Amino acid sequence: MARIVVLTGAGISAESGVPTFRDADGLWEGHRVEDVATPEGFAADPDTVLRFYDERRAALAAVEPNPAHHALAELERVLGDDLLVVTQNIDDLHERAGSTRVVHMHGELLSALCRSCEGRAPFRGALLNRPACPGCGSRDLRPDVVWFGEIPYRMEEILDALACCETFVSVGTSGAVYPAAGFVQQARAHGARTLELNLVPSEGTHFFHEARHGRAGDLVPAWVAGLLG
Ligand code: BJW
Repeated sequence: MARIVVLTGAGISAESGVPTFRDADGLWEGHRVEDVATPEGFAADPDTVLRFYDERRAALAAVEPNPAHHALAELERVLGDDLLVVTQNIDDLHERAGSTRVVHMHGELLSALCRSCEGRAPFRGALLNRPACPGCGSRDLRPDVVWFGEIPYRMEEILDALACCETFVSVGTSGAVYPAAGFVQQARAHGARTLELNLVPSEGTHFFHEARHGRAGDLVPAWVAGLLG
């Protein structure tokens, strides 16, 4: 079981050029969250939602991991199984930096979910074209992401890791969305040391033993360097 659990959010990918959700120039500026990140929004206007995710998937080609992703990959090379990254992000920047122990609790842009057979499959194209499911052939694919009201992926594994870790670090997340926003309290209740690394104090900043504020691209490499000493 991992000694260190790192939770990441949109802020870790901001310096790579991936917009966050709730900042002034965020992804949802121009979109109502109910229109694009809920099952009800998808049912009401599937084309708008599919286009929103198709554009974000296409935009991945133009971004690269930044020093924060690379520092976590370097930490995994040293610690191996003692590090688990739990990300709320649906981009693939942790993997492209070299991390292999990554839990995408809110799903992945490069995966599609079939609403007919419930299969998940790697996907790189445009869902707006209604491609066939590789498993059952139906044209009923949706983004493989977790919307409000849906259950995040791999929760049992995450809760086990929070219960056993010695250190919990939260990077680049506003602390506005549950269950991720509650992880700090869960880890702390089980005795973990808790650290926030974020541009500004998050909504739950007072739950952490320590908070450092600044850019993830500066704070994460400095924290990793301190650990590896
Ligand atoms: C930087 C930076 C830099 C910027 N360096 N930092 C009432 C009370 C409590 C809970 C609920 C409630 N009503 C409903 C709920 C539950 C609901 C919820 O939380 N609602 C809230 C609105 C209150 N949650 C759910 O429905 C979840 N499911 C659930 O609870 O199921 C029940 C269940 C759980 C567990 C077990 C069993 C059952 C599902 C939530 C799904 C969230 N989905 C989204 C969309 C995913 C697909 C997509 O990407 O489009 O996930 S919403 C969106 O928010 C996305 C993100 O992952 C998530 C979090 O956002 P994040 O990452 O924090 O981004 P920002 O923009 O908010 O913050 C960025 C931060 O970075 C900021 O602080 C910046 O300052 C900082 N930053 N640049 C460092 N360079």
